[in-house]
Amino acid sequence: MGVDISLVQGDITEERVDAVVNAANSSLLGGGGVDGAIHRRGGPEILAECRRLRASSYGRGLPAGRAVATTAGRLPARWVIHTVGPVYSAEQDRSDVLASCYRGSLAVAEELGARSVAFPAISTGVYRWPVDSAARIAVREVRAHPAASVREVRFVLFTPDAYAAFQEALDHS
Ligand code: AR6
Repeated sequence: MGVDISLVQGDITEERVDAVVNAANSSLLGGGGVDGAIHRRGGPEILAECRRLRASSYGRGLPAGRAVATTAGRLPARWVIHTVGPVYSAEQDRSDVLASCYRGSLAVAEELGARSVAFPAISTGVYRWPVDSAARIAVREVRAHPAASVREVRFVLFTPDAYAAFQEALDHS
């Protein structure tokens, strides 16, 4: 049995799940897009823990494709799993790195004992990954995940276009 996958159009900071995944950058110190929203709504505890992680383990930053967890602060979730998506490149295929964001985040969620996980469409904003392609990679990786602790994955899409792309990927791939 795989995980139960659902789609939501909306703001990921409102999701009541065990773990919310953040499309962060290597600095782990916040940014725009979904990263900005998570830190704004979750409050300073998240940034404080990110700073500690930087100091203790990721002095050079968290590499693209990796994932690490912090508290969720004031969000209605228990943890935030920060992952760093690849910047899209038309010249170089970085699909493995994007796939690794989903796999790595799910591995961290399993270690935490999370049952439900919400993902944004990683890399499809500032990092410019075409959303149809990103959706296929995301759905493929979550479907390949053998359900253990994680039973439910929600893709939370901010725009109607992203929602449609994920719907298409779920229905036809
Ligand atoms: N809830 C759900 N999805 C959202 C939200 C939200 N509140 N806000 C935006 N999105 P992006 P990236 C969607 O740019 O491309 C940051 O500055 C958005 O519409 O947040 O991985 C980081 O610090 C898009 O579909 O992340 C990095 O520097 C998706 O989330 C950089 O951006 C991802 O867009 C990471 O770029």
